[in-house]
Amino acid sequence: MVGFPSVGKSTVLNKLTETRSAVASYEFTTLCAIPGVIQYKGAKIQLLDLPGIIEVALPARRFHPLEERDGGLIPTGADGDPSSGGCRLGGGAQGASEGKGRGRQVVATAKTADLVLMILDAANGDVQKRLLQQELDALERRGIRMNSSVQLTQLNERIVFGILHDYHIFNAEVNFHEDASVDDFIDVIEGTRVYLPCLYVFNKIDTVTLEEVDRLAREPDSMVVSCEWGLNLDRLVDRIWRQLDLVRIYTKKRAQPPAFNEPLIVRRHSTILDICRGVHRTLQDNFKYALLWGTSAKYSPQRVGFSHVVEDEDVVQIVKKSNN
Ligand SMILES: Nc1nc2c(ncn2[C@@H]2O[C@H](COP(=O)(O)OP(=O)(O)OP(=O)(O)O)[C@@H](O)[C@H]2O)c(=O)[nH]1
Ligand SMILES: [Mg+2]
Repeated sequence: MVGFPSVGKSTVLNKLTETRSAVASYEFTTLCAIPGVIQYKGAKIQLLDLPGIIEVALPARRFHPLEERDGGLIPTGADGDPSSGGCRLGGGAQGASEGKGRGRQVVATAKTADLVLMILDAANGDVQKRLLQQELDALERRGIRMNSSVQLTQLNERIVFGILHDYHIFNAEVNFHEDASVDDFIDVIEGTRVYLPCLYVFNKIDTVTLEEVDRLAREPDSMVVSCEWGLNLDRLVDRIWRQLDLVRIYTKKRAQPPAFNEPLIVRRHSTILDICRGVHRTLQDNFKYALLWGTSAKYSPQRVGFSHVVEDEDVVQIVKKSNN
């Protein structure tokens, strides 16, 4: 989860997982990544509450932790002590570079995720969405360096920078070892770009009108929820699961019921070979065939080999070669 301060990230974590995270009605409460585990139909999904991204896109909103705002004093730790509050990476009042450094840590962590939840405040959702996007871009903008070991006849710095800009790449080291064309260069970019699946979660829909909720709910890749009223949280988890594109496979030993409480979680379109690797590293060598029950089977049980593609909730029994 990434998002601006006070949009409700810690609350979402607390609602969806067993973990307790510091929740407070003031900003800067979460200063390190707090993990929680969502239990979903036997699968465990790790949810990370990342610190609010703050500095770059909202320079006007930077304030000292004890500065007066909205007529009230903003406390910094649970006890109002700026130095308290667990594993904070920076102080409450951060310099721009410090904040930026933390922002980069947030982005770096987010990039390792299988799905990024952009948590937004419904009352301010459109603005936050745009700012967050800008912010993430800005954090990435560490510059482009270009080198070439050969004479380039079809590309120059201006063209390369222009193309990278079109692809929203602001942080790159580009090395040419051949006289590449524009098409060659684009092929390389398209091949190396990794798209992070992302879901926009508009929280606090209890604070906006029904018409507004309806509008936000129709935005692409978006969900509307209210932690306060417990609205749509189940559907959020369903949606997270769907977007992760994982399937549950129940393994079974001979003459025993399937291990329904302990599914193997694999990516959609995984094969029996992937299942073998997931169960035990030696299984692949001793594999004879697999017996398969479930929607991917033509009849149950079906005898299948390594290349068979499994589907959600298939039951698999691996039959090993006899030891002779
Ligand atoms: N009205 C309303 N308030 C909410 C909702 N969800 C969270 N809040 C409140 O919003 C405030 C901030 O919530 P947090 O969960 O601490 O927000 P955060 O995004 O973790 O904030 P930082 O850790 O500072 O980045 C708290 O007072 C919550 O009770 C909601 O659905 N509706
Ligand atoms: Mg928090």
